[in-house]
Amino acid sequence: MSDPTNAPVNPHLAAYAARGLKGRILSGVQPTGNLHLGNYLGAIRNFARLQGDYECFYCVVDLHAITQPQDPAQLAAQTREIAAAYLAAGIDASRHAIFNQSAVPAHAQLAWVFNCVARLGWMNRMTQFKEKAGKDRENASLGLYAYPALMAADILIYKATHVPVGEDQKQHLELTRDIAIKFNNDFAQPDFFPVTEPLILGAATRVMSLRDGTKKMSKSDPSDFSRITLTDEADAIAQKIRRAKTDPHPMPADAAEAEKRPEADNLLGIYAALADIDRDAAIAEFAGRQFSDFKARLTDLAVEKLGPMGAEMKRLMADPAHVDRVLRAGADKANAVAEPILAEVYRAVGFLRP
Ligand code: AQP
Repeated sequence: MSDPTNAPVNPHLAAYAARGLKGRILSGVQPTGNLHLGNYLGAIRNFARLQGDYECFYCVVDLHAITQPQDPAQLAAQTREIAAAYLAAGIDASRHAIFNQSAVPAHAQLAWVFNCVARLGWMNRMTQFKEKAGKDRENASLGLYAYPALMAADILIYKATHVPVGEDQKQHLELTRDIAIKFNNDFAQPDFFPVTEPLILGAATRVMSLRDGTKKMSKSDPSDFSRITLTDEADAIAQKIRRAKTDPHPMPADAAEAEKRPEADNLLGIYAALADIDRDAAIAEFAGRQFSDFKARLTDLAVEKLGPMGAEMKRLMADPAHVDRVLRAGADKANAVAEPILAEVYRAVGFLRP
């Protein structure tokens, strides 16, 4: 039998375990407008669910947002909108930090160090850059290319042990782990930065467009009918679900059939996530039935689950001074943790602080 006292201990996790916690979380959402059901089911809902077990830093990643052109007045309003969504989802700002990324300068300062740690070969493999830059690659911003190094800095400036994200961010998180390991090897000790774990939770880790079951639901899709936004009223939700693309067959009989029918599979995944049941249970509930019956049930459920949250977001957005106070207090908390870690990094790299 192995002696538990000799078992390897991740020193980062051990420190949290002593406080009755599972670790420290960092995650964020870009204030790029049209916050949608995918952002909610893939990220924000999980942020709220994890707050009992982790010390949490939830940011609105405005530095990331400007990797693509943004209207300045809208950027500020959209930053408050994401903060309102965090609060409306139930994140307790008195226990955890809700803040905007640009209010904590250490994110950008560490990102520069990581730009010099990450290798071009690693960055060239990032599929999100290829998707977002599209055919006009020469015209993409340098910031869009360096986005994953900034994301690594967002996480590691808090030495976060876990990051709840949707499936689409898995590759960036692997890069974060590579940067942490290389920095530890090159400049510090093996455990200086943790090797952060992703938390990919729920039945809808990748919500697809309502117009095309092979494309991710996204804020930047030109069609408003491709997504349900968190501030949609009940009749807009109903209309979007009614018009959601399907196929001419009855609902899939089993999981194998659902997998071959992307639109049906996506709607069933959304239903399962909103109902908090697993995908197989959702498939069994509607197997062989007409899409119209299923869509009516999905509409009721979506309105029931999203309606109160949308109303609370609107109430909070009507009080920007309150949202700003939450962001300011969150930035103070975040700066207090980030600045000493940046100082350690600067010392390790050899930057003089005369
Ligand atoms: N369709 C999705 N399904 C599940 N999770 C999703 N996320 C985004 N889309 C889906 C998760 O939401 C979090 C915040 O995402 P973000 O706003 O920082 O960036 P993004 O992934 O680029 O979001 P969008 O909506 O796709 O925006 P655009 O159109 O601007 O690219 C992340 O945890 C992400 O996984």
